[in-house]
Order: sequence, then structure tokens, then C-alpha cells
Amino acid sequence: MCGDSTSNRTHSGMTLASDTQLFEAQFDELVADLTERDLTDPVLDDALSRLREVLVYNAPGGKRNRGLSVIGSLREFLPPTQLTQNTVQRALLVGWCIELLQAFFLVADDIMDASVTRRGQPCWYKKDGIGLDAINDSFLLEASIYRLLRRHCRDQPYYVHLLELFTETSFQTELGQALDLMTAPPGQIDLNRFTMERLYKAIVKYKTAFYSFYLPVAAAMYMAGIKSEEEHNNAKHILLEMGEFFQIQDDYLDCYGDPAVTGKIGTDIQDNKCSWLVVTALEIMTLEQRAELEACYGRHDDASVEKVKSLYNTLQIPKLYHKYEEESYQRLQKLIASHAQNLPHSVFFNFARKIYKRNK
Ligand code: GPP
Ligand code: MG
Ligand code: MG
Ligand code: MG
Repeated sequence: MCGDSTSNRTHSGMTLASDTQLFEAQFDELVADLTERDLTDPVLDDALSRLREVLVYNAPGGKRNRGLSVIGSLREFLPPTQLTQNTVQRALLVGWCIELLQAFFLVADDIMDASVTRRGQPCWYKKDGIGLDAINDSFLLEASIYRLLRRHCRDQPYYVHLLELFTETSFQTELGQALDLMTAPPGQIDLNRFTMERLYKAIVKYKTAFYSFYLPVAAAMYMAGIKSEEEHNNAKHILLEMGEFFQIQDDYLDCYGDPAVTGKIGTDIQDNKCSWLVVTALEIMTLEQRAELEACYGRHDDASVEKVKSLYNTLQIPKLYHKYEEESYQRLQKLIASHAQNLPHSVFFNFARKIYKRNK
């Protein structure tokens, strides 16, 4: 991820826009593509202005790590001479497609998790007059991905690879979301279900790691003409490990993050989620503490939620988390050394740098 936030100065003193600036600048273009230049039948005017509203509210405003890492990785895979302006623009566009996939997931996930805020504003379904119509809006966000890819990448040799990558990744994420939801039935607390190796790791690999980590780098690999299964498997091995840790951080921040920084208010305790915090707590708690947890996990009243949080504190979960973060980073460095092989290590380190020690 070379996408720094400042502009770059050339030897002659000219200022070049950074990838972040180019990425930002492309958004209005993409909205216009989808809502003005695509379908022009006047009977669709209202629907297309709804799409515009949905895009503007839900696509920007995130950390954009996923989107920016397509161009960031491509810059590591290709020599500068091969990075024509068109290639850069297409990589930014594919980056936006990943942000749209993320927006599609988040709009739907917030309904399923009964969340209240996202990126510092009300969740889309919480807005006046939106409600469950947000389900269709999430479909529109997803469909937008394929219209953009078709419009901008159809003639490229990697087009089919990208299509398969996006559909396969969506399926994996939806399977992960199914596991996440099925292990958290409202009102049915069964702590025996929550296991680290068998369940937790499967949930996070599928619901988060594929789309957040493998997808952007794999997209850049296909764009750079890297198609070999072996190289993709090597990259996947490293990136899924990073993705697992990323979701562990997300679980930690759900309880210990500052909503003013994360932009979202945690719901995992109330939602009976198989979170890293509860799974870790279960591994070390006494039978008495377990009975207490059983009585207050998955409940919506503030007193129960506070009791769970105070149990976590008694068990020193934050300390365990920070230890885990340190160990995870060490493991990742070894994995990069052993599995990156021909792939530039910087692709993985750039990503790792953005996520370790994050607070949002
Ligand atoms: C993160 O879970 C996973 C997703 C956002 C994928 C959702 C997938 C769908 C198919 C809808 P989370 O609920 O912990 O995320 P957050 O904390 O951001 O709500
Ligand atoms: Mg969720
Ligand atoms: Mg959620
Ligand atoms: Mg979460």
C-alpha cells in the first residue's frame, strides 16, 4: 500500500497527486458512471437518484485500506514503466469495487447485528424512511460492482479472473456470515458452542479474511498477470492469517474501542456473538465465573452488558489481547519469510503496517 496521504514531488519540483488523492477524485466519476451514463431511460430517474444517495452515504467514509491496497500492491508487482495512467485508473476503480463490496456487506450486516452507528453516522437502515428498504439498497451496491467492472475492464485479459474472484469471495463471506449468525441465536445462550479452533477461526476466516485481505491483493495479482495457483495460494496463506488477526482486533474494539474513533458502537455482547473476547475468557475462567457469564451474555440490558465487561476486565482480557497482538505480528513475519517466495514482501508488510496497533 504505497497510497500515502500526501502528494509526491518529482525531481523537477512538479507535484503529483498521491494514490489517495486520485482515489478520492475518482469517486464522483464512478457515481456519475452508474447514475447518469449507464441506464438513461427517464422512468428510472428516481431509482437512479436513490442509487446515488445510497452510494454517497455508504461507500466513502471508511479507512479505505482495502480499496487503496489494489493500486498499492500493483505498484509492487509491476515496474513503473508498465503503470500507464490507464492502468492506474483501472486499479483505483477495482479498489472502489472492493469498497462497494464492503459497503454492500456493511449495510446488510448492520441490519442483522441491530447496530446503531457506522463510520460516525447512523447506520443506513436507521435513517428516517429507510428501514428494511436498505436490503434492496445493499443489492444495488453489489450490482454496481459488476456494472463498473464491465464498463472499465471488459476488454482486459484479467476480466474473467476478476469476476470469478469477486463472486467467489462474496460467497465465502456470505458463508462466514451464516456461521456468525447461526452461532448467535438471540435468546439462546449456549457457551459450549464457542470454541477457538473449530468455530471462531472458521467464522473469521470466511466472514472477514477473504474479502478484506486476499481479495485486494489477488485482484492486483491478476491485473499484473500473476495467475499461478501456487503464487495465489502463497499469498492467501499469509493474507488469511492477517485477516484473522484483523477480525480479532475488530472484536476487541467492539468492547474496548472508543466509538468516537471507531465510528461504531459495539453490539457483540448483546448479540450473543462468538467473539474472540468471549472465547478467550471461556478458556481461562473458573466455573463460577462461567455461570455468571451464562447469566448475562447475549442480553440487552445495560446491567448485564456491564457485568460481562467487568468479567473481561477481571480476567485481564486487554492484557491478553496485547500479548496476542505481539505474538501474531511475530508469526506473520515468519510466515512472510517462508511463504512470500517470488512475491514482493513489501506487499504484505505494507498491509501489516496499516493494521497492527490500530485503534479504528
Ligand atoms: C464483520 O463482522 C463481517 C462483515 C461485515 C461481513 C458481513 C457479511 C455479509 C454477507 C453481510 P462484524 O459484524 O463484526 O463487523 P462490524 O463490527 O463492522 O459490524
Ligand atoms: Mg456481523
Ligand atoms: Mg456487525
Ligand atoms: Mg465487529
